[in-house]
Amino acid sequence: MALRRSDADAALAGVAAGAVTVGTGALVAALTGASSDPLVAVGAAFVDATPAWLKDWAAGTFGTADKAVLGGGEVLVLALLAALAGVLAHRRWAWGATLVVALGAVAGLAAMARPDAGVLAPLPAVAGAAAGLLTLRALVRRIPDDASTAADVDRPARARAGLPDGAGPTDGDRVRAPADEGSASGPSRRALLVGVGVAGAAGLLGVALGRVAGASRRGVQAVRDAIRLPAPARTAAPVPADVQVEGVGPWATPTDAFYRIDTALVVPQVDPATWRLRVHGLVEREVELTWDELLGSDLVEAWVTLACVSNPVGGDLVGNQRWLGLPIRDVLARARPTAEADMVLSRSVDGFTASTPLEVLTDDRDALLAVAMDGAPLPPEHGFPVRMVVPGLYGYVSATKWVVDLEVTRFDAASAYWTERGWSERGPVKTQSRFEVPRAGARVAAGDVVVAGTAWAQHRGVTRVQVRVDDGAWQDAELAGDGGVDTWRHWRWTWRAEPGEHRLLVRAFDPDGPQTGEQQDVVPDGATGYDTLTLTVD
Ligand SMILES: Nc1nc2c(c(=O)[nH]1)N[C@H]1C(S)=C(S)[C@@H](COP(=O)(O)O)O[C@H]1N2
Ligand SMILES: [Mo]
Repeated sequence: MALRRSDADAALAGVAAGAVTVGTGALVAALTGASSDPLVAVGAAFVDATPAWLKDWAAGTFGTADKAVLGGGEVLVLALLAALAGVLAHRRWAWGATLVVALGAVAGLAAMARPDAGVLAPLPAVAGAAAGLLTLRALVRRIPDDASTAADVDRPARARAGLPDGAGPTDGDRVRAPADEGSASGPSRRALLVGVGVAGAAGLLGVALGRVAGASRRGVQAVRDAIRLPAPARTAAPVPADVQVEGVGPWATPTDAFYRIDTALVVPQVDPATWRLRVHGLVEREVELTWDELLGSDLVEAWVTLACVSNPVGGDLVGNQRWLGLPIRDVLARARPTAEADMVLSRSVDGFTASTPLEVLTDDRDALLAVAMDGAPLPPEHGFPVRMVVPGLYGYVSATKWVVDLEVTRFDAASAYWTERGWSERGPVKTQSRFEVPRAGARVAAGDVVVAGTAWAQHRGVTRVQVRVDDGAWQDAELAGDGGVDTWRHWRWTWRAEPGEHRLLVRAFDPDGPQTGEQQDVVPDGATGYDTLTLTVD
């Protein structure tokens, strides 16, 4: 199908109608819930379809910016499809209309498939598609007639030149009739461009208004600000004064610098007043816990280092904080798991699930239903109002944010979100260590050089750290103060550096011995290998 001049106009009309579709969808979604917003629902369906290798690649390439990249890519694909719908609609209305309806249907179905979908979930997509169709219809009608711009004008010209229809000069060098000029820049084209501008602006405004209205309608910020946390029944063990090595990232990760990893394209807004935790499955007694009951329980405070399974060797998807919460074993004790149970499948309000071994949740470690980090209620993006934190396990099998449901079950009877996408069903944290000082690739002067970093072996404890230069022997580093077996540990080593290019390796020990130097990718259960530091000594 040969391109025509008016195709560009039609494509513009399509994109403008697409903006109206998206804007209408976002406005309606302010009422029906953020996850029913067509852009959000389709993006979320895409995220759920992400296999381990793609998640690994996205996390490795974009880090915590992966959501922004996904959003940008989605808008680009949608703009192309909208342009195509415009071109089709201009040639034959039914084709363009069919594409718009099909896209609306995809978005509507994606919204209905969200775990938190209500009966009105497809409404934003339906309303968006309807508004988009009306806009497209109105704009396509304003496209200057092809009789004055393309093929139809060519016909007499071709006839004069003795050429059959469709042969000879391409559209690019065809003869242009005087009328061509007139209508391409004349009043009807101007009308089209005004229509495109108005529709596009209305669409963008709809998106902005919809998002703002939705956020303020459902926003939990005010509720969160008003929360007064109870004093812990047991406070965290005091942190030794010497946990921090100068130049190494803060031992206590500030909340606003704490890494964020989750599948949620919009942060779930969960009101504590309506929050419930349901404990059921292989239990003698089902338990339901409210926010007030939770805050009224004996809460404990603990420092726990949380790590992501997608953290590459030397990476920074790991953070350490002081959490406040109810030991999960207390809640499980009220429900009394039956003898055959070996796993707890925790579920978030947005459908994410994690499989945690029952024994880890019932032994004496500080596995918490956490309500606070660093002395303040959880920020919405870190799971407000309640999340799990389990020392010794990667987040994907333990740290469910916005948690609302604990199903006591068996590993052979149920599987969790990432297990279904190629990751291991169990995820104990692997002992790891990394360099932070000096910066990679730095040039340093010969003589005494301080080399330092962080090591972790949650719930086993870092017992030793060693550094090796080139092919030399492993040398003991000095360990900074110990914040407990569930937290990471800073280390430092003074190196008598000699001029030249050098490659340093670091390894941490837990009570079972040294971490492995064998290189393994993050899939399926966490990366292994030594972090390396390459330096030039002058
Ligand atoms: N509801 C929900 N909880 C979740 C996730 C998620 O995608 N959804 N991701 C998990 C993963 S993979 C990690 S590493 C931790 C990260 O917690 P953070 O974002 O507070 O650092 O949350 C866990 N809890
Ligand atoms: Mo993770």
